[in-house]
Amino acid sequence: MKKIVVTGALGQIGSELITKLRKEYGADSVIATDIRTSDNEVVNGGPFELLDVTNAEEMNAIVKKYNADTLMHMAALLSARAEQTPQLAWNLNMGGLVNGLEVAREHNLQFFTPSSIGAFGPETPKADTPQDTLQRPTTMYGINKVAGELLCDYYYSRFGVDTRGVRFPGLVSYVTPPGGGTTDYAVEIFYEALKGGRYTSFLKEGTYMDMMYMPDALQAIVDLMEADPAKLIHRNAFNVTAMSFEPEQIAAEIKKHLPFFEMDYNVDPVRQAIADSWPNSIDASAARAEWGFKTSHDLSSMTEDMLKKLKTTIM
Ligand code: AKB
Repeated sequence: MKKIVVTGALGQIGSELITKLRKEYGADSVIATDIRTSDNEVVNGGPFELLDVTNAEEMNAIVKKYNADTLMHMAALLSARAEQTPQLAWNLNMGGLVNGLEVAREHNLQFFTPSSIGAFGPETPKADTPQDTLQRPTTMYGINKVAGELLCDYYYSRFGVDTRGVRFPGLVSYVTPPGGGTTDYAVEIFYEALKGGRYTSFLKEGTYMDMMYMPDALQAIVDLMEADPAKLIHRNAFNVTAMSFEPEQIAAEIKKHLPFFEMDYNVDPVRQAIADSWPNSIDASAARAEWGFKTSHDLSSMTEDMLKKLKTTIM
């Protein structure tokens, strides 16, 4: 029986990943952990433990207690939040990752952690950004992500830890709202469109970024973790994406369903600078070739589904 410990289980990805993994492998196979608790399915629907990922002993004890074979390390500060508190971001993002990798080494765990399009920088080719290219990010989050990718590769080549990762684009979901990211506008816009018919974008028109609908992101994690290791040329971390759009395009798509919807702009210079330093669109061909990465949602089907699902939860 698989035993998967997930950190950051109450976060944007974690909370839906737990549901997906429990469906896939059984509720008792998935141990949700987070620094806080909550009265929801993640905590009540299977094993849950409080865990501060900067505490190596706590992490080790949980892995031992459940005799885990896999660690999915999701706890991290996102890009905009990391810019507000760079020292905290370094300590949490890197400290948590090193602890996770050490626990994985000691207990011979399979290990997953997400990287991000934030691992690229202003000198990276902007269009169709290749899998292997120049990475000189200018944000604390990006520095954490590049260092993390390298560290995961190091634990694989030096210690044989089965580390795997993807570079996620912005993730859009109707379950748990994101917090502190640069791509968050693409989620907020749906809530505001349904609540008041208006949205003020903190990114300016023409700001293209990659995005993906959460069900596709979760499937990508499962598929990569189950992929035949003999076929993996890369490990940390694969470019994955489903679409690339600018704020006007998602607004226009929403308008097709809610004709009264209006969007204006009040640009946040910090998040705009972060977005400007990231690619406009990335190339996911290595993920497709090495482990069969695929998506089933584009901007149009994602928008339709988001509006339908959110209507039932927030209205
Ligand atoms: C963020 O905006 O910080 C994240 C990411 C792209 O990694 N959503």
